[in-house]
Amino acid sequence: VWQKFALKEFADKEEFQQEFIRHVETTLARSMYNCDDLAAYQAASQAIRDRLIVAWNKTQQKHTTKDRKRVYYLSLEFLMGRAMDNAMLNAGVKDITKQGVEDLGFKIEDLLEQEPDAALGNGGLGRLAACFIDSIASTNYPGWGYGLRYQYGIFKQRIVDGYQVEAPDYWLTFSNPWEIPRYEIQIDIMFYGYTRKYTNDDGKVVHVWEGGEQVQAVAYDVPVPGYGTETTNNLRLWASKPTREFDFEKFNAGDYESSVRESQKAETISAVLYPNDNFYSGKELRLKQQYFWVAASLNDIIRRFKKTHRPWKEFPDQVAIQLNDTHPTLAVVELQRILVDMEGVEWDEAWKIVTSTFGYTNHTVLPEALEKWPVPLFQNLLPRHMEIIYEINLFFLQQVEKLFPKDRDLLRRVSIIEESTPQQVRMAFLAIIGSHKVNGVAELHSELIKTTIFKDFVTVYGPDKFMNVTNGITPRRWLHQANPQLSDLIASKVGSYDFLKDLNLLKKIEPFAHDPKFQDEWVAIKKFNKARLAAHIKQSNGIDVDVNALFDVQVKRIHEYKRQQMNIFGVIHRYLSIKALTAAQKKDVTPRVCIFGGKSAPGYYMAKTIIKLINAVSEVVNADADIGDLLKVVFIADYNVSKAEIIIPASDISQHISTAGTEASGTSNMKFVLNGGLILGTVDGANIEITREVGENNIFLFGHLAESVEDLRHKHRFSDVPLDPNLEKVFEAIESGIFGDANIYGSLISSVTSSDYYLVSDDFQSYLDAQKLVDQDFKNKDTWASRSISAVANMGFFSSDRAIDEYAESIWNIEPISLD
Ligand code: 26M
Repeated sequence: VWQKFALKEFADKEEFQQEFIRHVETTLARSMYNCDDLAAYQAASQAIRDRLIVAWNKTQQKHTTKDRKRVYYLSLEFLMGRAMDNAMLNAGVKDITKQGVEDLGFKIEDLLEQEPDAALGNGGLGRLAACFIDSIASTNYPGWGYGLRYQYGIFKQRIVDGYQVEAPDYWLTFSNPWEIPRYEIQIDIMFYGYTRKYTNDDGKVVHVWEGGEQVQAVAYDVPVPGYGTETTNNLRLWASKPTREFDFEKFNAGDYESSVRESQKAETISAVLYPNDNFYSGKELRLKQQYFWVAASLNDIIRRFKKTHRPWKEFPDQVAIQLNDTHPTLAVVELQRILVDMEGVEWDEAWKIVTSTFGYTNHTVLPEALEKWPVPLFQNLLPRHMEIIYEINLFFLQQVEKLFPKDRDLLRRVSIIEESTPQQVRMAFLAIIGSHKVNGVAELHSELIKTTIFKDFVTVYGPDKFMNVTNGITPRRWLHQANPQLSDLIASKVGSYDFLKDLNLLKKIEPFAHDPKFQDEWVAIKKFNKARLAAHIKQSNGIDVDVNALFDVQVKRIHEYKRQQMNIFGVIHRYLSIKALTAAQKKDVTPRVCIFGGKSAPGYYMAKTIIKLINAVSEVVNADADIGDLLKVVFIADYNVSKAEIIIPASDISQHISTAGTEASGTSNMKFVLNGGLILGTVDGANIEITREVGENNIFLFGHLAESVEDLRHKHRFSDVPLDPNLEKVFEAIESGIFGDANIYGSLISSVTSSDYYLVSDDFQSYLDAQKLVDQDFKNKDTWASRSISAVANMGFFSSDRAIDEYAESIWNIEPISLD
């Protein structure tokens, strides 16, 4: 074991301390007498990083000499959170580092707190990418992530007067010890301009694209250490810089001001993450980001392939590229362009290479999230790519025409170009046509894409192109790091920490589900985590919460389809019900703390209104002496990865209550159950598979099924559906003004009373019934504990290691490479 990842480790505590002091004194140019927590965090990180770099080098050398197929995971988002604790764990230096810094007078927890989150993502899709690269490294697959190095990650959220206020997230204020700038890797990227064609000496028609604007992509590498293995993969993030020549010309011409303007313009490409989750907005800068990143990444991948001196047709034997949603779909077109225009490969051969290389993962069926770019905007920014898309579309439609002669409407429906004014490029269709496999992220979702948005493509290609890979989460961060006590307790029964690499070993704790001693230890850990969260709530919100109350949590991006509005309406119903009770009746109430957290997209009015209502209810309820500890409502500002690590282990119940058929998978549902919380949820996304694994007794399900949603919506459109009577009372309370100016909530209420697209009223009674069951069941502490233990015991399937094995086997066709 020692030999196995010796490269990442320190020989002993003293060696770590020497390195630490060296970094304080030389890298940071400080003295040990003048070393605060921030400097200590930086020095410790540098010391750990040095070990990672050694392992990184060895891994890359090995992967290059072995010369086997690699996967490249293209994602515009990597929601990494903090790196230091994970690096210590995966490098196997956690104990030494902890003791090492404590000897020198620091607390490891304080150092960890210094690190800003790398928040280069919005929500589920970005966090999935982070879990996936952790698993790719931990399971020894050769694979890189490619993304953008945003100067500003997702905005910071403050709550002012109950409203969300956004502030920029400048996470790079102090140097980032986890990145290695590669100034030697600079790639020119072109935009705008025009195309020409000519016939060359061989009589071949050659297309050229002469660009108008040029910028440079500079690589920044982030080492991705695997757990319990020396394998250290790479996450390469691109930053935009002005090109040297460009500046120089204007500078020489004396046009200093505009030369500076041009530089600033170049840098805006990677300046900021678009803060939309599950929502498309057709901004030119976004398309520029996509092309900039795709072009730089492909250039890099191709440069690496060319070093092997293989013929082009072997490209798919060496390279698999996974498209994380449609955001990198331009890569399909860019690879075809490079092969045909630059490398002289015949169109058909090139297209075979392209489609064998790419796989596409869909993450949503929401129509408002599907990317469609207006043709005029596209054509202007990427004229040659637009031509190639027309060509791809032509060949594809000819193929469809052959299979289904005279079905004009089918051709219209599957065309990459939507015939609207202006015309639009349907990126999902392009991604399907350009890939050999298309997958959804949970069973229900993968079925839904086949029967709804991509139905016609199943007709064209047959069902085998479409498959499911249910999402997963890394147990390293989401169990061991977030909940070390629980991990230790589990290890005491499993006999080792091997479950962190083989999560099915959790099964071994099932026999202890009814063991009173084990239950006590289990419950004590939950209580400890609740106390930790209670302290955080006290500090950030000034609210006292009782750790014996049921902690009910809904933390995720605020979105109407996720139905935080239904949750807060339920809280209001609870409040009104408690207020109507006599003192004697109140004794039977299960005390509850309702915890909310999540960001709204800055332009999403309805989501912002939901946040305001939660905060307004919180103010009223928490100050109501009739209520006391029976109900508390808390909105935790600025929900992010590092807060999730505190919040998730503290929940008794978490809510995953999307309208059936709308949440593709969800991944926080898995995190909560893995930490011993139970789910209150709809029959949607991965909730369904969680139910199958943990058993119906260990989850609280409610609400209409996906198959009924269409009919219900139809009813709302064409007849007067009466409002749920309990919901009506809730609306009356809001309208009475007890939560402040009722006008603020007008649109929120009318969205339910008029069309109720998300079926809040239809599901409300069923939701309240499920809540009642939760209240009753929580009183029985032993049964609750045994359900919690059983649920955790059966969560093995939801490791992202399993998900990665499935991708590797059935999409990427790659194999692990061990370093010894
Ligand atoms: C699109 C255009 C412009 C700007 C931003 C976007 C955009 C950004 C993020 C669109 C969608 C984005 O994310 C979608 C997402 O997070 N989907 C979630 O993916 C998770 C991982 O598969 C699933 O678990 C969630 O159910 C799904 O909502």
